[in-house]
Order: sequence, then C-alpha cells, then structure tokens
Amino acid sequence: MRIELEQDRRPQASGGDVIVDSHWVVKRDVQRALDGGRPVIAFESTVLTHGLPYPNSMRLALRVEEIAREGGCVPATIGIIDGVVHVGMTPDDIDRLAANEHARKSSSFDLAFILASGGSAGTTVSGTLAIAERAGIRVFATGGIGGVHRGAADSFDVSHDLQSLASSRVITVCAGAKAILDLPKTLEYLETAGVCVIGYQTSSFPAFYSRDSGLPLDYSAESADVIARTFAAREQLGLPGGLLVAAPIPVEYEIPADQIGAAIDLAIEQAAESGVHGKDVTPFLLASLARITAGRSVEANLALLENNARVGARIAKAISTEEACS
Ligand code: PSU
Ligand code: MN
Repeated sequence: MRIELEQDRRPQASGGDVIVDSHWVVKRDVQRALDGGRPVIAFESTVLTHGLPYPNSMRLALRVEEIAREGGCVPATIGIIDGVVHVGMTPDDIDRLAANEHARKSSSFDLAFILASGGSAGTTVSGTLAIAERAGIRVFATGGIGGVHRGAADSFDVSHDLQSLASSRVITVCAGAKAILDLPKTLEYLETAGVCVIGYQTSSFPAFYSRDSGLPLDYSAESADVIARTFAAREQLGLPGGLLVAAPIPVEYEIPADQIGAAIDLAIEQAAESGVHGKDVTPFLLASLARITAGRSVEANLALLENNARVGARIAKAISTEEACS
C-alpha cells in the first residue's frame, strides 16, 4: 500500500526512490525487481557502522553490491538515515551512513524507537531481517551472525539475531559465527528457536575466520538449487522463519583456529577489563581483534563478505527461477 503524504512529511529521499510512508523508502531499481519477480539480495549495515573501520566499510558495501549485480541480482543495502528506513541505498547514502560516527546499531526491537526519534543506524542481522521481510526480499547476505556470547550463563547475553532468524521468512547467508561467541550454545539455541542451519558445500559449522569450527551440521547443500527448493517447501508448509546458510571463508583468506584463537581470548579479556556490555560488546571485540591481528581480521572479514554475496546471489537467482517454474 502506498500512502500519499503531505509535502512537509515526506522523507528526504534521493531522486528515483519510491516513498512508501514517512519511515520507509525503497530504491526504485529494487522496487522494480521485486514487482517483476527478479532476484534481489539484501545487505546489512551494522557491519558498516560498527563492524569495519571507515572507509574500508564503505568500499566493502560498494563491492558487495557490484558482486550481487555480476551475479544477476539487484542489491539492496538496508539502513536507517534520519528516521527513514532505506531499502536499497545509493553510494552517497552508503557513504553518509558508514561515515556517521553517531549512527546507532538497530535490531528489530529498537527499530521503531530509532525511526520515531529521527535517528540514523546501521541495521544488524535482526534489524535487516525485519526490514527485508516487510519489503518482500527473500535473501540476505551478512558476515557473521550474532549469537550466544561466551559466559552467557552469567551474563544472559544472547543476540536478538537468533530470534529474528527464527521468525523472519528470509534466507540468511553467513560465514558461521565468530569464536568470540560460544558456538556450541549458539547452534543449540538455533535449534531450540527453530532455525534450520544448512552448510553450503560443507558439513561442519564454519567459524567466520576459520572454515571449520569442528561442530558438525546435520544438513549440507552442494548447490543453491537445494536451498531454494528447501525454502519453497518451507513456504508451502506455512512454517515460520527462514533458513540459515553457512558458507565457509575462502581457503586463501582463512586464519587458522589456533592463530585467531589466542587473539580472540585476548580481545575477550580486554572487553571484560573495560567493563563494556550490551550492544557495545560485539563492536568492541571486532575493533580489538583488528588491532591485535594488525588488520588481518579485517582482510578476512572483507573476503568472506564478498563470498557470501556471491553465494547469496546464486540462491536469490535459484529462488526466482523456482518461482517462475511453479
Ligand atoms: N558479527 C560479526 N560482525 C558484525 C556483527 C556480528 O562478526 O559486524 C554485527 C552484525 O550486524 C550482527 C550484530 O547482527 O553485530 C550482532 O550484535 P549483538 O551481538 O549486539 O546482537
Ligand atoms: Mn548482546
């Protein structure tokens, strides 16, 4: 439904956008692709505002969009600028958001508050899933998902990402989760919440920087078609939620577990000493790791995000083909 707004309440949108309501703008090429049943892939933006240093973050966002286009998809980077959700951003929008030091980090539970207060934010996996689902985008690529933090038995720190993965009808492509988290508990929680985790050309859960966490997965897919068919079957059955596809980092960029392990332990120690908590924990750990590894963690992060964009584009295309045939 499109609401015609009075002139003074119109969101500030760049030319060519489709204004849906006062808090929601869709980039025209994204809307056209959705209307025409052509493949669209969403990207998150907390990785830009809180995950990677600027301007690497901005370059990365443009690069993953290019990869999506090379793969035959329309990219939709999702973020919040001045109280407006942008489903698809121009390079200028992306630059503005990535460079904004005051940008918040928004998940589905605080999205409404940030919109109502006119703020800007990168959207987490959770926030991006909520927006992608409403927009009708079925595939989303990120780096690593949030999960159950180490020490969660005391801190109760479990990312809202896991709940959102369970409730949003969207496929999320990730490189597993970082070993800054408790990976066995994260997998257990995913099962409890009802998320089917599928290894993409792997039968063990990847650990972000490393290809293999040593934790076996029950399901693996050799091709995007299998994932598209699984998603279609889930839809047919009317089951809630999507799928979590885990694709390992390309081997040439992998940081072996024994090397990154010590860096992660040190980063967690520093976080404990600094007393950081809540939403600040993950960004703190990512920045510490970048320092401790002298940038190698950032390089790996970029490589796996690009790989996930490639895998996600294949899946989005397979879904469109599947739908055209059915
Ligand atoms: N893990 C990473 N890099 C990231 C994030 C997680 O390796 O940039 C970001 C994602 O946007 C994810 C969010 O959704 O952090 C999770 O934050 P929290 O743990 O506060 O829920
Ligand atoms: Mn948390």
